[in-house]
Amino acid sequence: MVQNREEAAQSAEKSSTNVPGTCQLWTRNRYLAPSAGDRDGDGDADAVDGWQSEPVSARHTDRNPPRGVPVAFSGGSHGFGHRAISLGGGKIRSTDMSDDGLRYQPGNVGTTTIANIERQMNQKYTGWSETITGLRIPLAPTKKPDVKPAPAPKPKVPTRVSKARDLLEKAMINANRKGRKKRVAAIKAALKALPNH
Ligand SMILES: [Ca+2]
Repeated sequence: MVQNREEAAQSAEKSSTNVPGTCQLWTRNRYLAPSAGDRDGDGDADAVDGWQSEPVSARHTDRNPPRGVPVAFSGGSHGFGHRAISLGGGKIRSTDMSDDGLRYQPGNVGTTTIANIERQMNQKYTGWSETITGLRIPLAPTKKPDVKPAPAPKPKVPTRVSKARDLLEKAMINANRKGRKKRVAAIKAALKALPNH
């Protein structure tokens, strides 16, 4: 199970540095996803391999990726392509990008746009995917409705009547031991007179 879209987006937002040239590793690590391996046999597990690992049915080519999905590019100076993470609303969190998102800066994670990545890294946008290394990325879990816990049962507080009964019974036992029959009878009558709850 990989991290969901929201977890990946937040992980991307928190990340500020990267080992230069490790866009594919950085991107899949936001999801805790395994490596796609070297699919095209060029000796490198790069962004191109990452994009190839996504099933065609999970790929989208529109330029409005939702928040928390990986985006992919092809090209670049060495043909390794590029991968990054959409934050939604046209924002892309990318490795090797300046903080202002306007220029290539190896080792820095910045927030930019698809167009700026294409311009600054000589890349061509290929699309976004619902999967990472072929694994479906869960949508953010829907917020669970606030279920109020059942109120704890009230501890049984002795009522005034039961307290009175306890006292009278103790007094009756006492009076009985002392042989005070009249008092015992009076207490018995008082007990009888108490309401029954
Ligand atoms: Ca490769």
